[in-house]
Amino acid sequence: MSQASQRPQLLMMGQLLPALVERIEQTYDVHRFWEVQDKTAWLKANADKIDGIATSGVFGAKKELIDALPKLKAIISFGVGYDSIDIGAARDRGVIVTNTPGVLDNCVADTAFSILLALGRRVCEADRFVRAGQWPQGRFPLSGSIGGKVCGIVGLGNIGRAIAKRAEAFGMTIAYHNRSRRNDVDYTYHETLEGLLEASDYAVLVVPGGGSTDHLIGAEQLKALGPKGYLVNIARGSVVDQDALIGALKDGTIAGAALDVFADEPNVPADLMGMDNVVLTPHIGSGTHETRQAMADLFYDNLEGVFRRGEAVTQVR
Ligand code: 8YV
Repeated sequence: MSQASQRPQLLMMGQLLPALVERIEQTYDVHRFWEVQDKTAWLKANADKIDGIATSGVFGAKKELIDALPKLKAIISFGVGYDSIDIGAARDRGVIVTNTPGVLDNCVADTAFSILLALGRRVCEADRFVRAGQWPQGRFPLSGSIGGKVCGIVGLGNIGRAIAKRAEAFGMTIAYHNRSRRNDVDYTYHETLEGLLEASDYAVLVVPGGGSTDHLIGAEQLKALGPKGYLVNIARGSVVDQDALIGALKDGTIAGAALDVFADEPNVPADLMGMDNVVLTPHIGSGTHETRQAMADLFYDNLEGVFRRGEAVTQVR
């Protein structure tokens, strides 16, 4: 076997961090699938060579692709969420899937809390007010305080707990809904999602995406949150029925929303862009230099774990 053919062959689904790709390319062959024009023809010629898929929560890996790669050993993904990867198809084929949990909790929690604050204290609106030269004509309207309000967390996992810590520091009361009560926290537990939403001033969505949480928040749930309630979504766009949300924002069913994720990223409905009671960010949850580097390191560790050491570091089970 030649030296070149011993290098594992990776199919890369989209552009990952350039420094990470450079590091990978030292000992792996990378095939840039997003640059391939005729994917069917390419797969016909190359599918039987591919050992691994290198992807992210954004790029994913569909069943048809997984099934088309007979030698596929692993899908190495950048990001904690793996709802865009067909885990069932991978499992059926005995393909290992890895993600990058743990290293991004604090930065995602920072994002959640910063858009919560921006929404509650009308920071983006106030910024637009100053830039539009409106200040000399009159004062900016008051907002509500953050302290003393109820922060309802939908999905109290590691990221949820990091958000709760920040909310506590701002004097909020913490409540949560999970499938079952956690015995390591003393926050108020609500057995039902609607019960939590009714009790919340700010409902923060932190559940994973995928089939089991698809449109978890629809018209009924928004009604439960109520006209003084704010929705914060840093989870996945799929968790919220976006049309129902737009309706609820328009008719005052809820007070406002801070959204880092959307149903069809990077497309954001014009309806949302035109509203003052929403804060919109372009899926920046984990997007800091430090966290993205930590995610890249864990990605690389998983890659080496699977192909060189025989065991992944953070395998999706
Ligand atoms: C990333 C994320 O934007 O980790 C996740 O699940 O949503 C984010 O950290 C993305 O997955 C990686 O590009």
